[in-house]
Amino acid sequence: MSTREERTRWFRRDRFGMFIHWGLYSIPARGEWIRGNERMSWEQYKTYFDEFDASRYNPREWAKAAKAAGQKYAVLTTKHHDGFCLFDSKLTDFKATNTPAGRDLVREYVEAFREEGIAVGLYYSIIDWHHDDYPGYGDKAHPDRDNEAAKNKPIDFDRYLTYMHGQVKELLTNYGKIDIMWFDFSYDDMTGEKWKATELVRMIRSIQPDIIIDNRLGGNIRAAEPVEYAGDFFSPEQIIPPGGIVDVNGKPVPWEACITLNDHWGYHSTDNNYKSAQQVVRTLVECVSKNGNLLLNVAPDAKGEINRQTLDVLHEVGEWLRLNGDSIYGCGASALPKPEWGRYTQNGDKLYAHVYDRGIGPIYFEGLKGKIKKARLLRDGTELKVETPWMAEEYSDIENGAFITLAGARLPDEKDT
Ligand code: FUL
Repeated sequence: MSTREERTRWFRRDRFGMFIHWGLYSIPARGEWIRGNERMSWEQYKTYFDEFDASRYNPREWAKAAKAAGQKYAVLTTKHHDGFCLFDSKLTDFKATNTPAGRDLVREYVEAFREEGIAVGLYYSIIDWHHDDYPGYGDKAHPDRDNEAAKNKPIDFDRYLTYMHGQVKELLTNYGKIDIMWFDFSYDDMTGEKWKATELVRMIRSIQPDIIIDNRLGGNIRAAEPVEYAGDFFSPEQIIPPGGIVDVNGKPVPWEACITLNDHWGYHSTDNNYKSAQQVVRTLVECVSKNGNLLLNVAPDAKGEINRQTLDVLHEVGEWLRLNGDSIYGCGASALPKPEWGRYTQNGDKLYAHVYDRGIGPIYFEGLKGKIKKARLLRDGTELKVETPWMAEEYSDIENGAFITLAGARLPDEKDT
């Protein structure tokens, strides 16, 4: 069996992916937790099931947008906490093929993204508000169990586990090679063996030996010898871990920050708080500068379209990556201390300086005196002058450094104007 190091090689190289949250919750358009948060009854929620038609779902467009954005892999919500399946599961009726859409939306997604050469990931929620034998999650318990009688109804959790494992098996058997299995999520004391996670992970690896799995089934991925289900990568949500992620021995652990483009995962019609392309680029740089990946979320609307604002940001990020992608793909953290003016990323002996604050003069590179063979502006190859600090003897704190003059050079994320 492959090691985590081997399995994650492509993932640590590719760095940037598209997360897609799409489901029945895209119709009310108030975020993917709507059924739990608003304690929506089944009768109410079922109206979305009855009308979900995915009439503008064209995953080729999604895949093209991801490719143009420079994203190398994608992860789609095949089933979120509401239990609704975008795939044609034999184990439930609560699935896209039984809505007016009448299509296996996961199959089309997998095919379209493969065709664009983008690695394919599947998000699958182990929480399920639709299944009768799912116990409920904390005070956001099963929305169907708000009344006393329903609350006390006995459940057969093993039956739920058989269902959940069965669906994962379907996903990994019916759609060819899958690159990432993205589980969501263990909580409180519902972790690891409660989900029969060892069994689950063994089954997954027997079907798809090279697949990589996130760390949300439980277990400590930072342990010296993590349990099997602790996963291949750590998945911080809406944060970038300040020092990256290392195991107890200080060895880097692969990680991926998942981050929303506005303030919601699922489509939200009035949330216009979109990050700018520059913010996304800097977030990506921040991740890579700490040995991590960025999984940037998009939220298609009820009909299956990704909106203009999102596409514009993706496009602009892609333009930046077209010119500056060498500083992201295949790169990781530098051993040099974080510079005052921005961030470093590094690939072998190539050091990439992401200058956010150019100040009034040359940029100072601490510790690099005599070590810079040449310096170039990444976006257009322009030669940059390297200078030894003038009056270095008088300023002992800079005697080991070097200066690079930017002169009139425009920095990667500075606009033309
Ligand atoms: C969370 C989920 O509860 C959110 O709805 C979202 O899917 C996020 C990526 O993971 O924990």
